[in-house]
Amino acid sequence: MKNNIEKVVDKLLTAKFVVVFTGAGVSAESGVPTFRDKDGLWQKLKPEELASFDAFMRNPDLVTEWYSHRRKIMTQVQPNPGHYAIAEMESLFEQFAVVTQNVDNLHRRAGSRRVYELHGNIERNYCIKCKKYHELKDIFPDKAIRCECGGLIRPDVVWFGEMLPEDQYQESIVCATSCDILFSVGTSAVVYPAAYIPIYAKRSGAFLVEINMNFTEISDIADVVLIGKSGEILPKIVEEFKKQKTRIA
Ligand code: BV8
Ligand code: ZN
Repeated sequence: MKNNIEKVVDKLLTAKFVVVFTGAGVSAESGVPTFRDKDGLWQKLKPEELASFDAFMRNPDLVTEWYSHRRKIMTQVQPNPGHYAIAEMESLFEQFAVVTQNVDNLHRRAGSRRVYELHGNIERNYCIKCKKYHELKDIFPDKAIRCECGGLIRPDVVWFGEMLPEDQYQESIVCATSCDILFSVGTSAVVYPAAYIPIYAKRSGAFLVEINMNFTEISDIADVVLIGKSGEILPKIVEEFKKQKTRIA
């Protein structure tokens, strides 16, 4: 009787197009707080209070300070073995893509190249008036800052009630509906429309693998659910795949 990892590797051995869909859980082992876990970001403050345009206009200093705090965390953390395993997967298949909800840029820092960022990137910031991008690399203001045109500067992330970047979302749907296998890794799959990605993949006939510490909203449609840390499970899958690949070569 094959165990779940062997089942996944069997599917990978014949896969041409592999997609990995990620959420905050894939960065948890890097020390980046998730949103809805017990010590998550949303436990202290509600999303509407922080991650929305209204919240920003109501209290630009508080929201600016919160994103500065999160950007500062990003300067102190590194990608973890889960990010590196995903980056290595890119060279093992004919077609491969990462579709992430994360705004932490850790996939790119780990070496992933084909990455679609559905919710933006916290390292980019722009003026709400003239849309000019501003490098805030080494500054972490605890108060709202303004562009030379006088407009407020905001993070380039998708807030609640805001549309996802059209090109990233459309490309991600094409990937989800044409891949052979989709991994849903470290996401509670409760935020839409991003959470449609694994659903579209499954509906289009992809083999759906979930890697999470707990069961989620999409566990019952997954073909295989691997409960555990993504930073431990993903490297195991890559190692087993490479071993089987050499065996059949
Ligand atoms: C839209 C970016 C409409 C910013 C985020 C009322 C008003 C307005 C909209 C809505 C509404 N009600 C519902 C909606 C829709 C809303 C939505 O889905 N709400 C949910 C909460 C019900 N969606 C939106 O608003 C979207 N826009 O609908 O626009 C529209 C339509 C037309 C025209 C105009 C407008 C925009 C949603 C994007 C919001 N932005 N973040 C920022 O980051 O600050 S959301 C936030 O949640 C993050 O992006 C995050 O990526 C995302 C999903 O969370 P997860 O990544 O899954 O993280 P979470 O903590 O939840 O889970 C972590 C998981 O990891 C857990 O399962 C845990 O078990 C697991 N884990 C932990 N450790 C590990 C692990 N797994 C493996 N290994 C480990 N080590
Ligand atoms: Zn401006």
